[in-house]
Amino acid sequence: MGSKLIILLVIILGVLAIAQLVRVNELTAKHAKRKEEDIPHRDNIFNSRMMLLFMILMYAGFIWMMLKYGYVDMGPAASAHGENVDWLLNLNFVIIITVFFLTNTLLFVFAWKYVKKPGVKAYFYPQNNKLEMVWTVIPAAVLAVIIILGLRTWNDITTRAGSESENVELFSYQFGWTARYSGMNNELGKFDYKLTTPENPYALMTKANIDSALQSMKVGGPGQEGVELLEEKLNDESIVMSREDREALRVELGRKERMVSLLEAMSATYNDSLDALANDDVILADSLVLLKGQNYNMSFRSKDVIHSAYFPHFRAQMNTVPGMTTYFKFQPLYTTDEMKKKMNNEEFEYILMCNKICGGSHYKMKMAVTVLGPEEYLNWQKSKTTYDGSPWLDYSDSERAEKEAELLEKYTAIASRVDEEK
Ligand SMILES: [Cu+2]
Repeated sequence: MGSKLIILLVIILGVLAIAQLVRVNELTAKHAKRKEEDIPHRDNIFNSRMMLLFMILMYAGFIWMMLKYGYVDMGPAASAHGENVDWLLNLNFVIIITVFFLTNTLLFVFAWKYVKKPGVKAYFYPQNNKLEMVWTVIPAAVLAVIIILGLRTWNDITTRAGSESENVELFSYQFGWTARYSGMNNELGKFDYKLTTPENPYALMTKANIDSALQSMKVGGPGQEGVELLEEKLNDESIVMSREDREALRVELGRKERMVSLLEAMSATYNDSLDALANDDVILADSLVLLKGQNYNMSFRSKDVIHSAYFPHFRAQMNTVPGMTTYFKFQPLYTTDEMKKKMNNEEFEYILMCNKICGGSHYKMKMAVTVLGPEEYLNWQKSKTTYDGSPWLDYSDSERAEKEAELLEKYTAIASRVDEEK
């Protein structure tokens, strides 16, 4: 802190000193009866050399910074699209850095080379259509190429994958993530924000959840006054209340009555068969576990504010927005163990982070991501239970061995297909 203050003071004093020197120079010029716009030749030469020196120092600083800070080792792109994203990013860097050196060299070298010489009049050169055309058309064409290539990749990432893909949802809230797998039917259960209660934080739509949300709106629940109690309070003459408090209570009552009628409408059109969609979902609050090579249809949802799901090693990111569902497609290429070897780091773990500053504990909003091979993934699946408490792989004892062998075969094919494509 102290040293920063001193540096700041030195800069300010330096600027003041230069301003004074300029003033002294102006006064001497006045004294010598020289006009201010008559710059001596040696001053011009000095300035032109400084242009060249500035260019060299700027390039040296740029190269030094690039070498020191420009490379963040995140290992090879660990997803199929990640390789495309890396390629696009590198293409952009090549173009930008080339143009940076080219234009700055022209700027500073010309300033040095064409310094004003005594007795030489500047050549008047107001217009060249061909030149204008060149520096308009070339950048436009290059930009078009960058945008078209980028859009192609982006569209490919964000369109829905086929039915052989696994549907997984990431639910974000202040401050954490929850993963929801679609279970045996590969279809995620429906949800509705109106069903959010302490017992149903993900707002999943089941008959029981609709009933309990209705109950808590009507009768009240933990930390929640129901419509009945609010009406009672408003009608009770013996309660002394200020006019503002009474008005606030009325607004609250109106809001809850609307919720009750919306929930009743939901309940009336609700079809019991929809319960099955949610009941076989598997909810994981502590980590996201993926199968190597599997194609995933990830959907994203937010409970409160905008978050962003950022998977640096997969080069994937998607905003999560309250009130809408966002998507991307995604295929992990290496298991966590394979990545440990590639990164030469035994501690390596994939990670999911929030990449939008979303509140005080934003920095804590992380989730471990593990990519497993076929056998480990199947074993992990066997240990998990669904939303209604039954096993994820819900097979009868007689068919269990056969079905699990089928799954293992399928997973092995999925994982080895990726190795073949590499
Ligand atoms: Cu966040």
